[in-house]
Amino acid sequence: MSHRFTRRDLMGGAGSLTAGLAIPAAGAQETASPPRGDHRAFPPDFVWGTATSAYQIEGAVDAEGRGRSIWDTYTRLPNKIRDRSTGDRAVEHFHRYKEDIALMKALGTTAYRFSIAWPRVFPDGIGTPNPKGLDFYNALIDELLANGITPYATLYHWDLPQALQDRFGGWASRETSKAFGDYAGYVARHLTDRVTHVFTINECATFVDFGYGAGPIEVAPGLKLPQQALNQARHHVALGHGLAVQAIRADGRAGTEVGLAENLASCIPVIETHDHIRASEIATREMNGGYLTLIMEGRYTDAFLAYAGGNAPRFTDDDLRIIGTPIDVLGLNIYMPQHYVAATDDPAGFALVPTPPSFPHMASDWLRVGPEAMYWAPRNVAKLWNAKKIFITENGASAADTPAHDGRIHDLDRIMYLRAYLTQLQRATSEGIPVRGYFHWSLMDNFEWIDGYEKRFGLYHVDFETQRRTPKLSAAFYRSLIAANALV
Ligand code: GBH
Repeated sequence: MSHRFTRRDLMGGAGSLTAGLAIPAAGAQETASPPRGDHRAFPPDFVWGTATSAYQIEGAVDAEGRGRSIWDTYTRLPNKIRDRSTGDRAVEHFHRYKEDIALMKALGTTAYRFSIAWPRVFPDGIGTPNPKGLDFYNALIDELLANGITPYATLYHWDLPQALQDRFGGWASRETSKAFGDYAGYVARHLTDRVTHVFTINECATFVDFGYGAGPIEVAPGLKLPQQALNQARHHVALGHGLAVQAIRADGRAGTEVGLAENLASCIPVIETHDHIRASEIATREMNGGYLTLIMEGRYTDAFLAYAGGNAPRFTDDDLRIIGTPIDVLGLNIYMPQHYVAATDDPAGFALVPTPPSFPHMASDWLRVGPEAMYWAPRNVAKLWNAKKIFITENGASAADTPAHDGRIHDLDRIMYLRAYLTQLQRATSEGIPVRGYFHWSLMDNFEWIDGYEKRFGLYHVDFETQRRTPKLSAAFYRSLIAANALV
């Protein structure tokens, strides 16, 4: 950036100061290579992308024979969504996908993680597929590839076909696990000629605990099951994941890389000394005992079963074999430090340190700022399970994003968050922790579940009335970072 400060800038000409930072149209020249040392560089083949999910962006909920999902139902219940909105329109990505792919290209990203809406493909969850169900995704994938962007598909980002909820109680029944395996096989047959990376399920920890359990927040379908039924539902999700992995291997193109995307309970050593680091490894394994550890090891930990007692899930050895089917890629959604952990002398070997109320957070109350989660989560899972290929499948932050008088969005807080987290990611890759890529959540502002449109996570600001997309300052930050493949 060759801009020199002038008297006018210093007297408040914010518009001119930031003018050079706007994202130029795709194909425009790079302005400069920022100063950096190689010690801040990422590996040469590191993958930079953005992430979204179907219900949060697509809209077009009645298009081309789509069935209803539990989120269509849930958003219509009184007082569930903070601004009483729905995803009916969302950000009209279903019709604007070409424009949105141009936005990805302008960032310099070469990968995009999106999700497929199960009710578009199987309107009733099972049975006869909708002949038009994959048309949109076929067009999306072709357009991505034509623009040099590699598609990474997620099969389930929470939009369960309502029919499966009505018939079986959703994930409370293993019928849903089986239906998910069938759906995964069908998608694999039709898309893995072009889609090389498939994630089965996004964030079991979120939709099971909050959708089937008792709080602290509630999401669709909003059941409040007792503990045994909750554990059983989580077991069915893990089983569905395993059946899907097997179906993709059986029906997809050989070499398709399969995994899952989980917001594991990240466990951070309270102080980076040997004993607390060891405690954080033990805690990572135990605090994820109901799902990630189960999938990576093919068994429930002794501590998990002892703690669950009479509420433990009922399962067979065959279930465990399916659930533990080895995966190729492990996706981690990392937003915040879940637990700070300290060493103890008791048999558990770790204690969770309570988070003080003054701990800083982003615009979403839950989004505590602890950048070192981006280092410790991959490090601990790589060590515990010898994971060879990790992707950060989501990371990002909500901010106020109020446009200035000239329409620009100076989201300095998001840049602060990103710089801090990506510094920790660079620390991880420079030590050889096998993180292969990073997907920013999100490409653009969208339907933020129970927060409706009131919380913005995009690199692009969306005017929800006009659907106009505008790059925030953080988009320029991300673009510069990708161009340098290093912290800037
Ligand atoms: C992800 O979830 C989702 O995958 C994505 O769809 C979403 O838009 C994005 O992040 C931003 O939220 O009330 O303290 O119990 C993020 C992980 C975990 C965030 C649970 C909300 C509730 C915390 N989520 N959390 S709390």
